[in-house]
Amino acid sequence: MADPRGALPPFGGEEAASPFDSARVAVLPVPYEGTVSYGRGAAAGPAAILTASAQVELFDEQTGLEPFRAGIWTDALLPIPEGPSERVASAVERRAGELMDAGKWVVTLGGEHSVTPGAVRAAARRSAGLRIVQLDAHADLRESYEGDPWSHASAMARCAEVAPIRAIGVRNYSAEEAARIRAGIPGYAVVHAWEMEGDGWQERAIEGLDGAPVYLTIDLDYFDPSVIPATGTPEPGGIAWWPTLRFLDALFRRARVVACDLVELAPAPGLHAADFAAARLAYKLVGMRFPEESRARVPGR
Ligand SMILES: [Mn+2]
Repeated sequence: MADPRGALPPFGGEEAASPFDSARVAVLPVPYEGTVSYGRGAAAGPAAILTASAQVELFDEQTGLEPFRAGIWTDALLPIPEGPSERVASAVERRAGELMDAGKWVVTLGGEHSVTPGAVRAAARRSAGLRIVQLDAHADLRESYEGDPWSHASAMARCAEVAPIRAIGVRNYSAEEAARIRAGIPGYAVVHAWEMEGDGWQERAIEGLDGAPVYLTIDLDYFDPSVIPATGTPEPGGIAWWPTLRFLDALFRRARVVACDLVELAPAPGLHAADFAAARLAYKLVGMRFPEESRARVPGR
């Protein structure tokens, strides 16, 4: 059989890869950009993350875990259907759903943020009472953008139709979105970036999520551009690496994260720190989700 990813490595590199049957984690790469509004390049995001992931140390020095031991299997690049972007959401929903039904913890790699509503719909169909946690610089709550209700700028408006959203790190939205937030979207809550100086925001951001099934969507422009400089729509004043990991660690301990995605990496020459940070983050998420299964086997211990 031909290699379904061409020359791209599986997530974590060949050394880390598991056969489908024994993998708890399925990585679903979705190389889609159709509606990106500013910088282009999100279609190359999954390839850059997979390539960088082969450079990630398989032992996580912070936690002492080896997340690949949970079993990570990487799907072929999702074929992107022609035509309106709603079809992409449907294709993601179908494939993510198949993987979920096979018992996998699905990590979707975008691609632009418009890949998220499909994965959220697949998760919501299988987890009653689903909540969404969104790390993002933008609210993405426009009813539609340039005539397209499935645009990346409307991604969370589509998600809000499926499950309540907790948006974290937001620092840029339009007057229309501000009005929608003010008017009240059922279950919607936002923690703005300017409310997130120092530690303490993590507790506020997690409040009420204990025990809840959560879909985690990470738009990489949530981070400060010093951490992730390569996104289509960079925004100053983002959040740093370690405070975010403290939040995610608490989220995974207290809620039940049923699936996640990392979106909007727009790889750029010379900025491979961004690709690596995204890969490192995805690998850490596997350890947070499967701490028991990720326990390291260190020689001599
Ligand atoms: Mn976004």
